Amino acid sequence: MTRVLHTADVHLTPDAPERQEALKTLLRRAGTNDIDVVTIGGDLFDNPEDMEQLRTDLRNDLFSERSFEIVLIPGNHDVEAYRGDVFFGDACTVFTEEPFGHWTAPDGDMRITGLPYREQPDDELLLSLQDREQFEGTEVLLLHCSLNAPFDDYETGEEGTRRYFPVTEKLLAELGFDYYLAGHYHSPHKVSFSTGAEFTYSGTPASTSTSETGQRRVSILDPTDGIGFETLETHHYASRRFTAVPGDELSLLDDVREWSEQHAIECADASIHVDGFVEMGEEEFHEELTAAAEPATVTNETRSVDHVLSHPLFRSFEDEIEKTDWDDETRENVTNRTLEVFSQLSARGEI
Ligand SMILES: [Mn+2]
Repeated sequence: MTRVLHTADVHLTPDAPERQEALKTLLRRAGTNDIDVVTIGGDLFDNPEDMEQLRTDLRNDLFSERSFEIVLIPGNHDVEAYRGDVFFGDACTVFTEEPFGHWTAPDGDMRITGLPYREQPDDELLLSLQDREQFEGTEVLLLHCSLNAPFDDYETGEEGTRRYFPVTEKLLAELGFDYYLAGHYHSPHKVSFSTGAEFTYSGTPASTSTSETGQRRVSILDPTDGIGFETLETHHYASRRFTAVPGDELSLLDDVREWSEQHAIECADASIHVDGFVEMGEEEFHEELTAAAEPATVTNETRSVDHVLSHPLFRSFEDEIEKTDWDDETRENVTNRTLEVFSQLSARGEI
């Protein structure tokens, strides 16, 4: 049974060697994981000039003599790069042919239809996809697109509101593929269509911006189990915000320590941001906080309000808060805002 490891949006560029490392990591994973084909859903390169510099490295080191095949399509970032007669290595097939090409697994049980990037899914393309040659077996479509879905607003950041090859579930489902392996959105997603077909974005294998947080993934397609994800040990950002509450410093430090142990792993660029108020001295708290967060970097915006907490006005406010039937979160929010006001009044010498 043919198994696929799917990735996309590697955005290779000589300036970000961690992306090339991530590609190596996932190819190594494919080699030890019973994978028959690796699909790359577009934007392998950040731009055409980068491809010019990196192509021979790929050919010699990464895309030759593999125990699996690699099939890739151009994306919106690198579509111009494939115009010439380019060769990436004997394990690699690039779909440049318009309107699409086919790759059939050596076992004959799966066929991948690869769609080189274009701006719009026009009628002519859709018709020719619908009229494609019949295939008995698992049918996969590899494409670079913007799927209209609840997550589609914040996914490619730098590209603003322009929509690249916009598609809907309905439009794709009507094409009748069993699986849709896609690139363009930088976070991993899986969508199960009402027809039973499955769609996935693998997301980037190495974070390309600080908004891509969390361990990166690849999508695995196993025709018996469908689409699942595996995490990669590759470069990524991890970040978390905490709000300090006076008197609760120790439990906050515990939370920070626990988060750091889990997320500030070696391949992560981890950072912690803490705001709110403490009653502990500022210097002492800062030292404890940086130690707890280690090796994550810390932005500490907390302020000590020890002098406010003992003020009779604030104490009577706290007594009033106690009498309310508000939940803990509301009490915390109101208390923090009041502390903000008290701190400012105190700084101006008005209380
Ligand atoms: Mn893209």
